[in-house]
Amino acid sequence: MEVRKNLETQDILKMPIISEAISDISTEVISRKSFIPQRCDVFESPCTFLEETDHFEFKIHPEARKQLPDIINNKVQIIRGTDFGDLERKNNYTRKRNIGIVFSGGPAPGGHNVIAGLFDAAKRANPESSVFGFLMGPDGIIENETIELTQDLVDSHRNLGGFSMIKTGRTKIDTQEKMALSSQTLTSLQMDALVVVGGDDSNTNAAFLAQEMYHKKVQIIGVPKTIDGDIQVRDSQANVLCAISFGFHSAAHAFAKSISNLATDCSSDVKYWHVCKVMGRVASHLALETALQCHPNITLIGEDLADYIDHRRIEKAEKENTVDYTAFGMTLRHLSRVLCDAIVRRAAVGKNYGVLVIPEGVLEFINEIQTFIIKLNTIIADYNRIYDIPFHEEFPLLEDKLDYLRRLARMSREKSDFSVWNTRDDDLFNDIPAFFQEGLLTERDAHGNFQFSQVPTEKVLMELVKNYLVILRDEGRYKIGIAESWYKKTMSKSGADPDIYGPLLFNNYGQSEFLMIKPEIISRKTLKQVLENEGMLQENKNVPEPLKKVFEKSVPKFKTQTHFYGYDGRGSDPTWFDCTYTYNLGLTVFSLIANGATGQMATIRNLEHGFDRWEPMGVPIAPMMHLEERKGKLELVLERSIVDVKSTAFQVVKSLREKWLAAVPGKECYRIASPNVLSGNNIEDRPLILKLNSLNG
Ligand code: FBP
Repeated sequence: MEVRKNLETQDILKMPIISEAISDISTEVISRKSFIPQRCDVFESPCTFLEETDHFEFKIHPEARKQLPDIINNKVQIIRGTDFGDLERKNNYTRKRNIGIVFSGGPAPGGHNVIAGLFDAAKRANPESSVFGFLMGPDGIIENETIELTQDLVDSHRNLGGFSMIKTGRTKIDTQEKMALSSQTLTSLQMDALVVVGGDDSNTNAAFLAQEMYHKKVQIIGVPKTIDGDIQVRDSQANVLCAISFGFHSAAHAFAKSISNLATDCSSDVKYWHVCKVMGRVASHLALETALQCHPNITLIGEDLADYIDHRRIEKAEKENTVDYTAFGMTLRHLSRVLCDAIVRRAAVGKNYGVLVIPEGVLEFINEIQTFIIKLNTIIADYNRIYDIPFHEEFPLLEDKLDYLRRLARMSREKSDFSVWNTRDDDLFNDIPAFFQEGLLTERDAHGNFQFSQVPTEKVLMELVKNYLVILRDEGRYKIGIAESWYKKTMSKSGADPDIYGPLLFNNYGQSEFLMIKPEIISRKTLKQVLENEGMLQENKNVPEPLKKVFEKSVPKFKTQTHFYGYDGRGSDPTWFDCTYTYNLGLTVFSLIANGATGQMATIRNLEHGFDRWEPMGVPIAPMMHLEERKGKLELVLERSIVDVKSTAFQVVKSLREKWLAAVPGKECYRIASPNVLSGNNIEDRPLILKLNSLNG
């Protein structure tokens, strides 16, 4: 007989098969780290130069010209490969440099490869050059917190997600004092250049830093990062200079993967609606891409809702010779009705389950909520301008904040020139649930953005949906369709004639594969009444069991599971697209620095096409800026791009809406998203929205 030894835990841990299996480094990570992203052709040359072009034009905002005079006339610079040529060029290109890099804002898959590309290019040009990482985001610049990046450190993060190598933060360099401290850090460290990897706000910061450091000869280069995908740069002729920010593809892919698992789940146990909120602070690009990758039953696109026109209201108003302003843009209530309609239609064909995708920023596109956001932004900003203690410190509790709003509403009655918060606003605001009031009053981020990730958007919407479904159920309009075959089998099994009861129970008996119980039958009591009225049941008798069974099966329970897809996708490992894109962005950054550029954003043109057409370039940041409301006042910022409802990608999703809703008997259209492999040889090797949008030019 085999004698089993009693092993100590420490001995078990030393066994190679065990230590390998539970090592901190999985086989996936090992293979990822060894992946070598392809380099764009220009980077195969020993040296690069910048070809300035006037081909692209920008409509420059006068305020940008005023505030950013030294970088406003920057041009688009295309990176070209070359030999070293003369000695001067060689010396300049390969001189020893100190380059700093900082991550700013939310993490996005691929950031480590920007560092890797920059590091490799800098060391290739001159092994004596140093690359420093500023720690914890812009705070690292303000407070002079850096580490010098080593080969080992860089190698251990290649092709891996997150920003963990140097961390990130959301601080904005928005005061004279912070700007002076940043300038001091950069000069004291003798930095030749600083690379700001960030979203619209961080690239805005980069432009202001570039202006500040222009005469101090520290170059500043931005890199377009954000999973939200809202940095999409076009010139005034709509030529695409940067089709998408990095991180978008990986995050969307991760969301799609998880959501397609939910589709498999709900179509198996057929009892839940999975409500999936996906990140994207304002723009719905992530929701759109996710929809294309996994075909949920319903995907809301915020930008589409803002464009909504209620033609029935307009017609009615026209007949009455008036104008109905509420006919433009969708209200929260109307949206909940649209969702209910889709849920009811699926239930009618026996599908009381499904997958719903809601973009995080959807409320920004809902009329009345947008108004609240703007009003509250103004109120909080005004308060902070006047008083010493900031609004959120002075009024930490919701009740205190509501009290303050009430005081403002009273003031509006007394002072005719005070209109930002009146009694009607206060009444409407008091009508919404406390958790949502709290969300709307939540602190704005350092850049003045409303923090949608902190607001349970899906809860707000689903509460309205649930309430309305109860009404529809009580009116007999929300019912689960009964498969005719099941009905006949159930009745026949107990000896009842299905054809006798069919016309009494259903309003479409013999006409459809799925039978709808008559609207007047909404309970066992009403079922009994109908049978009695039709002379099929005596008053003192019970409803026959099979009829009860059929009725029970038609009663819908609306059960939801809510999910938030954001931080998980943001922390996912980069796809082949993002690995390759970001590595080449890092190489681009070095080329821009080595050729003296500043105030430029590194981009790669033609991302919507195959890799062999990718074209690295530097795009001027200042000319792309415009004025936007932030913290209640207008500020110069980089313009964000939202979903264009005329785009091919949106139109394709729109045209497939009915198909994906699948409110017909039979199969679902769910699509299982492909795995995240580094071969770059699958149909989703780049964002599907890019593929589609490139078809029209
Ligand atoms: P960035 O624009 O900084 O890349 O961040 C985008 C984002 O991921 C949004 O989608 C989300 O609303 C937000 O960050 C969440 O922010 P936080 O990390 O502060 O919770």
